[in-house]
Amino acid sequence: MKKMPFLILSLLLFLASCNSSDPSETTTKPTRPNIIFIMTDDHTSRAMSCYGSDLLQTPNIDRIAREGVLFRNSFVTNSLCGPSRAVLLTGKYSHLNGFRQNGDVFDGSQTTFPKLLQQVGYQTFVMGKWHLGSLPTGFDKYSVLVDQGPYYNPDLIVDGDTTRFMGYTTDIITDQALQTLNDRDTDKPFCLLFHHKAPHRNWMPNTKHLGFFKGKKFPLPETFNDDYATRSDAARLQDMRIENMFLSYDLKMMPDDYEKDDNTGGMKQSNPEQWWANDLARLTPEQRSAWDAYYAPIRQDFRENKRGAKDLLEWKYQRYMEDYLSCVVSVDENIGRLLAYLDSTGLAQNTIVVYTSDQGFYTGEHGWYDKRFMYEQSLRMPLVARYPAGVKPGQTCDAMTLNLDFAPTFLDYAGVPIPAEMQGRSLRPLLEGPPPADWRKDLFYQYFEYPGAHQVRKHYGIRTERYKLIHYFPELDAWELYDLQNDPNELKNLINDPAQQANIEELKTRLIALRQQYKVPES
Ligand code: SGN
Ligand code: CA
Repeated sequence: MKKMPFLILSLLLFLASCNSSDPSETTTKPTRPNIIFIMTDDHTSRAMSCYGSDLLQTPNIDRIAREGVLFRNSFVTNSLCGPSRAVLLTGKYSHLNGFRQNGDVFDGSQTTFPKLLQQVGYQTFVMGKWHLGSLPTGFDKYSVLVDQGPYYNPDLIVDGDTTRFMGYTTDIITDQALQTLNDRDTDKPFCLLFHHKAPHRNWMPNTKHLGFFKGKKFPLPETFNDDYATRSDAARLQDMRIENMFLSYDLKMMPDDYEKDDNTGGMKQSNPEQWWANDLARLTPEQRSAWDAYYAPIRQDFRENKRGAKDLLEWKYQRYMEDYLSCVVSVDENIGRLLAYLDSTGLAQNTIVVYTSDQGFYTGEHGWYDKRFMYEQSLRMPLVARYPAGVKPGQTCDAMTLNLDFAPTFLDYAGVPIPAEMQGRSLRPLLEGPPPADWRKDLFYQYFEYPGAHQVRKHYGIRTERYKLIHYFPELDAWELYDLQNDPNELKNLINDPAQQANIEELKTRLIALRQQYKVPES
């Protein structure tokens, strides 16, 4: 082919770029994807059917997985709400973003991925749970719950003004999200953080889902009766046993149904009856009568059939599961509303949709509810994602991913350079192909909230593909080692096994290297 003189070529290219009526221009111009990041609170993958749940069906969340990628090894760096959210925003570990435990106040002046997206023309929104102490920064619009927020008739802070909304919180957060998408500037791409409160404690279902699981008996996890025999003291000293749930606040009985001493659980200083009275006082008369009608026979049965310790514990587990899972049903239904909206508006194709939870959760494993520990159920985050325009459907990914990776991923897709201070890595290569050869093979974890709710001692550790080494420190100075291949339930602490000593030394060396890499201070 004859070479075209450079000047003529440049002129032609320039003219082509000026001609906005040329239809080929709109098709060749790279379109930046919209981003919807859905995060629920305390949703374990055991309660998602795409992960093979033995508890319930979640067809809408499954749809995201089916139409995209299901991640099988997604982990959180600090298994607690506020810290997880701060890592999401900053792409940095808790010790660097400054939010180590609930009750800390997030420094909203630091760099976050929504701010960077905003700078390149994205509209940014956050709807639902925020829980970071300070008000959101870097958003064109926010509508967030005050602190944890209630299940019914929530107060939302909408761009600085607090207003009460009547109805079920999961529905209301979705209404807010859909309304915001409707009102957006359609000339710009958007990033929506869609953050549900559910299924966080104290698991109050929508009145329309009361009885959804009626008659169902939920299987007990294999480790339900863990006696913590080989563990350090941390597992014995926690306060998150199902046995110690409050009959009132957690399990929905009323003071007439039990002896007062049976409602104290482990949290002796708290006043569960008052908390429960406050929750009930929020309900409208209609909500309250639907509520009372459903729970009356359950309460009556509880009063009339006195149970021994073992039966009572199993009764508590069944009650807990019924309410927790009913909250998940509402989440799934509302994810369905969002997906239907994307379909009907033609947004589905060019919108990345991610579903995760701020951390995992115990649904009876080791006898527990709640999270915090570095054991699998709370270390894991469910993670499914789809992007029809750029990611093939029906994939699974076994590479180790961290919540540090979300910020870099979204920046990558938006074409924004990833700041060097961010400590995660874009998930884009994993979404689009096999993991790069140098993808991470281990992770560093650190939990800080002690003393605090549920009394889990501070700890940090390393998880490789096969092993997990945990150091409870400084309260206990005790180590645990688990072989996840031979002992996936983490029942056998091998820290004193002579055959493991060389392995332990290697893991400790690697742990030191990870601490250096992530700039973890000495104490
Ligand atoms: C509350 C809950 C705890 C829960 C923390 C943190 N108690 O304190 O059970 O561990 O939140 O949860 S409650 O009496 O308020 O229900 S987190 O998800 O926000 O980190
Ligand atoms: Ca949480």
